[in-house]
Amino acid sequence: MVDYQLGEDRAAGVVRVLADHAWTDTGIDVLSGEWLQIDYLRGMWSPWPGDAFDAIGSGGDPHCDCNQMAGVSHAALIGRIEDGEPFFVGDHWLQAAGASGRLYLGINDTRLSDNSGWLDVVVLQED
Ligand SMILES: [Ca+2]
Repeated sequence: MVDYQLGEDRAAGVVRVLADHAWTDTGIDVLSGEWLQIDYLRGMWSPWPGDAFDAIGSGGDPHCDCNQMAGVSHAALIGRIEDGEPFFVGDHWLQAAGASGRLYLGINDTRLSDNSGWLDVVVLQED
């Protein structure tokens, strides 16, 4: 777990991502080219009853049709800007945003009805 020195303003960047939602609206708008950092903070989620994972997900067959994003660990934390292609976030993502718009975060799972739990993540935008 990363030890953040979060000020009051940055604490507002903590987003709870729900396992039983395809996408959680972070309420954060990004600009193309702006540096964006997304880090796993705490929490566990379950893509099926009986197991729980963090932002890295469960592994398994990355090409399972149960994955929203092919080639990526099942139940991993993934992101999307507006309605663009999803990208793998995992427990740490630092990159210039490839598009402008609203940032959404979600679980790499297409079968949401048996999911539970949540992850808290920190989203930092660099000016
Ligand atoms: Ca599931």
